[in-house]
Amino acid sequence: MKQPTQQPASRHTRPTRPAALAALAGVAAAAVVLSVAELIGAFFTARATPVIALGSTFIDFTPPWMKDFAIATFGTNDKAALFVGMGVTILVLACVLGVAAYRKWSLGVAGVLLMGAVIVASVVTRAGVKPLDAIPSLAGTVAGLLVLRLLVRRLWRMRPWPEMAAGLAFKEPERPATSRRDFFMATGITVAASALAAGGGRLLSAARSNVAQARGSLRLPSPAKAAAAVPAGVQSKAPGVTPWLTPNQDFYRIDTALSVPEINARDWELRVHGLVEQEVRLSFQDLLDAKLIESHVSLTCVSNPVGGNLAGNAKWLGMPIRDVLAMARPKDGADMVLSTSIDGFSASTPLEVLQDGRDAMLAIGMNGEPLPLEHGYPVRMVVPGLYGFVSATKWVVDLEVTRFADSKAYWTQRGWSERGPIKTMARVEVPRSFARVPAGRVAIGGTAWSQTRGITKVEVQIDNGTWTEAVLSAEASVITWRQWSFDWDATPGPHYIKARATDGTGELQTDKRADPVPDGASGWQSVMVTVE
Ligand SMILES: Nc1nc2c(c(=O)[nH]1)N[C@H]1C(S)=C(S)[C@@H](COP(=O)(O)O)O[C@H]1N2
Ligand SMILES: [Mo]
Repeated sequence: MKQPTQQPASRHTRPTRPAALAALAGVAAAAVVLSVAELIGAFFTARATPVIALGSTFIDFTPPWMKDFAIATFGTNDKAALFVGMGVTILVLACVLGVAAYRKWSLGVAGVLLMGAVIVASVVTRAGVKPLDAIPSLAGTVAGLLVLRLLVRRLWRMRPWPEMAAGLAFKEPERPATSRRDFFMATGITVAASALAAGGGRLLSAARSNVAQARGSLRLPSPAKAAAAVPAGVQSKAPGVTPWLTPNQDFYRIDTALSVPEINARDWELRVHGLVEQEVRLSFQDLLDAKLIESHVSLTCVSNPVGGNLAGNAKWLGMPIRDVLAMARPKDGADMVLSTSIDGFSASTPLEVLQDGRDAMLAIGMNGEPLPLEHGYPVRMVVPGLYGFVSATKWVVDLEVTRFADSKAYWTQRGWSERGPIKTMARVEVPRSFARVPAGRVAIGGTAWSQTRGITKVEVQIDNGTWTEAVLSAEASVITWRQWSFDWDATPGPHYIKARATDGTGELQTDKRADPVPDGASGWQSVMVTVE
C-alpha cells in the first residue's frame, strides 16, 4: 500500500516570489472587505458603504488648492479621478498588508483592524448616517480578516520548515502542504466571488430604490406666476455656440456627493429655524400647494476657470424663498441663511438676497421636469446672482436663519469666501482654442454673464488691435446669460482673439487675473487660432 498523505517533496517547495503572492493575498482580502460591505450595504444607507464614505471623507478634507486643481484638471470628471486615485491607494495598502500578514500574522490582524477602524470612522461621521450603517463595513472587515488568514496560511505551508514563523498556533507538520496551484485557486475563487458580491450589491440596491420611479411619475403643478416669455433671438448667430437653454442632461454637475442622495419626496421635510419668530416645517406637498414661480436663471460655479463651462441656464419652478422666510419671520440681527443638504453640504446666503425681488426659490422643477436626482431631487435652492457654493444647495433639508459672524458654510470652512456674487465674464466658444480656420469671414461667438446686473456690451479684440463691439443677442433677463457674435475678416497666420464684457451698471469686466479660490476666477479670455 502507498502512503496517501505525506508528500514531502511538495511540502518543501518554497514559494517563489513569496512577497508577490502575499501581496496578492492582501489584494484579495481587500476585495472581500469592500464587496461584502457593498452587498450587505444594499440594505443600508448608500452613502455608508466603505468606498463612498472614504471618498466623501477624503473630499471633505481636500484642501482648497487640491479641489481647485481637481476641477481644473478633470472638470466634471473629478469624481472618476478620485475613484481611480482611491483604487490605486487601496491597492498599494492591500499589497503592504498582505506582505505584513505573511511575515507576521499579528501585523496582518493589526492592519486589517486599523483599516476597518478607519472605514467605520469615516462611515459613522457622514451626515445623515445612522450608527447601524456601520454594519456592512464591520461585516466586510471580519470577512476580509478570515480570507486573509485563509490565504496567508496557504502561503506558510509552502515554506520550508526553518522559516516557519515562531509562535504559530497550529502545528504545521501534521497538516498537508499547499501547492502554488492551490493558492492561486483559492485567490481566484475569492476575487471572483468578490466581483459577484459587488455586482450583486449594486443590482440589489438599484432594485430596492424606487426614488427614480417616484420622480418619473411626479406631476409638477403649474406656476402661479409663469416665466417671462423668452424673446426671439437669444441664441448667438455664430454657429457652434452653446444652446441658450441648457438641456438637463448637459447641465454641468458639481457637488461633493459621491453617491447621489436618494430622498423620497414623501419623506422630505424642510426645517426652517434659528433666529426666527416661528419655526416652520414644510413637506413636499406644502411646496406643491404653494404659489410657485417659474423663472429662467443661469447658474455658475465658483470653480469655473476663465473660459470654462461650469455654467448653465435652465427654467426653474419653485416656491419663492422670501415666502418661506415670511412664514418664519427672521429676527433683527440675522443676516444669513445657512442651507444644509441631507449629506451635510452647506451654503451661506445673505438674508437680504433671499428677501429682495430676485427669483430666489426652493426649486422642484428644472426645464419642465422634476429635478433630476443629481441636480437635487426633490428640492434644491436656486438663487440668481450668487455662485452655487453659497446658494444652490441641492437635496436641501434645513434652513437656519443665523449670522455670518456665528456660522461658516462648507466651503468657507475650507478656505473659500463666505459670500459669492458672480463676477462678470465673457466666454469665447467659437472658434475653439487652437482651432485652424480658413481665411475670410469667420464667425466668432460665445456667452457672457453677469447675473442680476445683466450684460450691456461685449467687445472683441484681435491680436493687439482696437476693441470692437460684438453683436449682442436678445436679452431674456438680467439673471440669465447673454450670447454674442462677431464677424471677423480673418487673414492667414496665427491670431489671438480676446473678449470682455460690460455689465448693466456700466462696469467693465476686470482684466485682473484671479484664480477661482477664494471667490471666483477673473480676467479676459484669450483664444489662439491659426488662419490658413
Ligand atoms: N448638496 C450639495 N449641493 C450643492 C453642492 C454640493 O456639493 N452639495 N455644490 C454646489 C455648487 S459648488 C454648485 S456650483 C452647484 C451646482 O449645481 P448643479 O450640479 O445642479 O449644476 O450646486 C451647489 N449645491
Ligand atoms: Mo460650485
